[in-house]
Amino acid sequence: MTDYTPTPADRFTFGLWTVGNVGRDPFGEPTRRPMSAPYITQKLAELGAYGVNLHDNDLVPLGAGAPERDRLVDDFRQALSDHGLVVPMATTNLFSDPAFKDGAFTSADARVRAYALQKTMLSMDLGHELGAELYVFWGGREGSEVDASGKLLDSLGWLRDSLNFLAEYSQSQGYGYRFALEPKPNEPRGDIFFPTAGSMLGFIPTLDQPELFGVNPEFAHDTMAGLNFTHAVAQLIDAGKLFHIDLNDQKPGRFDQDLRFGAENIKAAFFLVKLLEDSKYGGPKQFDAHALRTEDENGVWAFARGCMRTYLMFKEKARQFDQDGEIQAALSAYRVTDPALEALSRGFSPERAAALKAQSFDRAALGARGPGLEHLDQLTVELLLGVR
Ligand code: GLT
Ligand code: MN
Ligand code: MN
Repeated sequence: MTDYTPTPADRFTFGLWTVGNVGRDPFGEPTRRPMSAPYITQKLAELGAYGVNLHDNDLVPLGAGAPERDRLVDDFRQALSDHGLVVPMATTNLFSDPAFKDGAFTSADARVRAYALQKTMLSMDLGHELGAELYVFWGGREGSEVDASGKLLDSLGWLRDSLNFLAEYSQSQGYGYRFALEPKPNEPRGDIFFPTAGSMLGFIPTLDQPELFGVNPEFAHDTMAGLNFTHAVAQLIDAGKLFHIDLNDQKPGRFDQDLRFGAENIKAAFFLVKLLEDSKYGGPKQFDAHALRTEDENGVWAFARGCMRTYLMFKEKARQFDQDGEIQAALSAYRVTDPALEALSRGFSPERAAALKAQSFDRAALGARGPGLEHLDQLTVELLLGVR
């Protein structure tokens, strides 16, 4: 690989809502015209993407009748097959309709919760029709501004009941979905329930079929809160729960910017790509981002091309990192091995415990050692800036 041109083997995906974003924000009207799903499919295929994901209403508008729905689905399927793209993931829009203004599965109104289940089942039917195997739940409206509602503990139970119901629905229909829960700390709610990957990891074992549920973390969501996204992803990999990933970029402490991948935090994006590649993560890599509101359609495709190209450049840098003799020497110098002590420390036995308690350590030497992290980090920066 020398020119960083993506191919479907890279498994890059975009949501219809990402490149289709028309540039509306809370202060301004759209700056771009909507594009049809077949057109987006054609353009993403030309750029080398692998797939395209959707919410139900990205394709079928709310309130569309059966004939309109079927025509839209047929046209989209035709475009997918004409251009060789797949739909690996589907999800439900449970946030735009005012019916969901105080939550969907966690609404205090039982009618809203039932409607959310109905809408999600219909959306799961649609996703299955399009070949999706993964189903995402992003609880954009599942949260609050006012905790006087007294519904916090009830909300957790309502969400649990809904996810259990929907997992069984998928099985009863033979859909075979795996599910990925997407955390976000805030926006559009003042506080969203389950703000971090860790809170999702804590919740999943309380579900009836935890093996069907994993996490869909998003770079921007952790970064908004000042957290280290790469650390969250490592924890998900360790737990076997990285089912999907949303790549984008973000300045900390702001609204959800959904910037082009690698646009802002170059070092963090590099270590994320390195982690994904080193761990052999094989799932789709979705760019859940959008072009700046300033851009026209050309800017949208420049944005999409840029996301994929930057990922591939970081992948190449990760390869160079592994082959750079000086970097590898700094890495080896950083780790101190001691086979005898490691054998004593791994796996409890009364003898090992006694031997460790009897061991004497040179604390002053341990504290005095310089691990060489400044040198290692500078080498990384030089690699990323292209001077190595
Ligand atoms: C919305 C949100 C994303 C979610 C999408 C899935 S929709 O764009 O900002 O983070 O992944 O519902
Ligand atoms: Mn997302
Ligand atoms: Mn986002």
